[in-house]
Amino acid sequence: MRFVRHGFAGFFLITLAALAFLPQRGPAQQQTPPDYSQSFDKTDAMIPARDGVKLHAEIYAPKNAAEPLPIILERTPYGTVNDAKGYSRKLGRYLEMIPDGYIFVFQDIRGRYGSEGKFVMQRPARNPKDPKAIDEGTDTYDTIDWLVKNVPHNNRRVGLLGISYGGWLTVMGMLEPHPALKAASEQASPADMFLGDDFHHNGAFRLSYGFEYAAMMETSKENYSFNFDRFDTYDWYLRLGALSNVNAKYLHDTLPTWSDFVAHPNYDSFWKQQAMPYILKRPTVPNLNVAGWWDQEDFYGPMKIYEILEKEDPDHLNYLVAGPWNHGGWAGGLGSSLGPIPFGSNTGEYFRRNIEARWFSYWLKNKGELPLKEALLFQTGSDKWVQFDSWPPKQAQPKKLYFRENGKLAFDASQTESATAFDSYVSDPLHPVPYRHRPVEMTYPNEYPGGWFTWLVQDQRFVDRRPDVLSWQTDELREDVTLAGSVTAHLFASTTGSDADWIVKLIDVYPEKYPSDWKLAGYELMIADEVFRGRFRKSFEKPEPIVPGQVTPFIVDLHTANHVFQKSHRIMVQVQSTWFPIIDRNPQKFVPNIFEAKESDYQKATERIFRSKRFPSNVQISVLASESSGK
Ligand code: PG9
Repeated sequence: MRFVRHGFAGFFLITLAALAFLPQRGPAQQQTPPDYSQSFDKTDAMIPARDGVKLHAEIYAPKNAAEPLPIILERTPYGTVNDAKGYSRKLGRYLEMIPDGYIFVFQDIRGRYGSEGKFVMQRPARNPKDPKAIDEGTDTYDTIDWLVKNVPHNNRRVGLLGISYGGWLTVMGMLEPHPALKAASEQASPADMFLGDDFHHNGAFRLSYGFEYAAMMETSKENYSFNFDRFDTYDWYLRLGALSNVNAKYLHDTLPTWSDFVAHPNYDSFWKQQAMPYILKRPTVPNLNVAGWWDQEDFYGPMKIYEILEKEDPDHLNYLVAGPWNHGGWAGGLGSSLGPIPFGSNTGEYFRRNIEARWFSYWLKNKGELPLKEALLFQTGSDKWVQFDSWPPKQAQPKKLYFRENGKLAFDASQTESATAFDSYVSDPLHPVPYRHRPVEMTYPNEYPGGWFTWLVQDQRFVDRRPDVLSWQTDELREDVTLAGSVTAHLFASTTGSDADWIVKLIDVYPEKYPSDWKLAGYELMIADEVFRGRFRKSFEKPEPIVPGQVTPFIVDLHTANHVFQKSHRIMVQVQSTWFPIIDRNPQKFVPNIFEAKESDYQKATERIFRSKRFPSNVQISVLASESSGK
């Protein structure tokens, strides 16, 4: 196995995804970054954890502060990413908060970059009864304890935040919080790696992400990228063949995370011990959950964490913001568009200045008012921010969009009793449907931007005439349809195989005549999407074969959305059985462990999606009456 090392800065760009927006950045953004050495004094520290392991941190204190300042702590596995003067470029993520006055601390987590100890991918929460046990929560506690005692001129109030892995570290820091931890913001944290975040969705393995991320994190203390022998990784993964070839040909059991994927193909205690529903109880610290509607890595996570914490929040500490962003897209750039989709305002900048900065100054400096009441969600389609008292909103009504004959989608169900009321395709593992345009370059290319950051907004016309992708669409809408809340597909399907994947996409189809922006004419924009691995339809713990040829119900949770399908747009649903290589190919023959499937196990299968009175496949959406604003 050969690896190439990432450039520090290169990885910062892609990790925060923020700067994946380079094309939309205006002249102001392209100025040379500020010289932080003029405004901050930097100190390096090795902070002792309770087991003696020392954790590297960089402390940036504003020069000439007039009063004791709060500390903003960000913990990371990706390095502090320093400029030529040795100052962390991470400061550039806090441009809207710096004028308020904070001491910023960036810390390498255990086993990464400058910190001692062993890195464990999402190290499970410790048993609190074992006084010697450590986890990321105790490391956070020990760090905060040291910081408030040792950093001069601090006001003994700490704010903790981070994106994705950093978001997960933030949640871990809230489990047994240090008394000085006064505010947090979990941003795009994974919540469940088997059900909805980076490594699996509904049990379907996220092949390209899982493979490349494990190689990146576990080959050395610093980020590495796997050295593919070709640009189009669609082709590389297809030539790889059966998943058992990963260890046999490349990894040879050297990456613990890959070995864990192989050893835990079902939802067992390995996955549950790190899943938020099993470890999170109630909020203990004010926490702002942040999600991006088109987050290609962890959208499920922050929405789930908000939902879990919301169950018992008597002191009102749990809040939610969701915007029109990709993974971490709120952390940099203007946020005025994603790919070709414009949003009518600078949503990222708005978030940082008017929500995030005000959130922390309220809790850490007693200044101003809270910037939101409960949930502040950008409404896509109409391009406006909407305040909700609860999410999903209670007043939204479920409405079903039924799959009908001749590719129609309609709010009324079919009345036909005909057994032949189905649409069908052949799913061939040798010709899987690409999840985005080929070439599919590696997930985190050394030079960006890569297609990974915007694939969820890619025009789905690139697949809708494929013979193995089915589409149903409504007539042109005569009035706006406001979706606010859950989206759930109810499929009645059969397969000639004994296992199958079902990928369902809810799509906003723009009008063919779209003079305000011709490049969007007829555009097929995904609003919600998900994969479901059929073997798990009864239980994620105990997969079962599908009975070949038998019409079987499958429920696919497409999560929530806040979107207006505008008058004269159409609503479309697409169904397919491969999404490669983000999702590994289902052999379509039931085998106990797909990671150990043989080449010969991969088979073509004929899939049928039924649309009769008895088997009314549909996608259920939550609709708000047009006069209801969600307040
Ligand atoms: N999505 C990344 C990740 C988080 C947690 C575990 C594994 C991967 C990230 O961007 O940090």
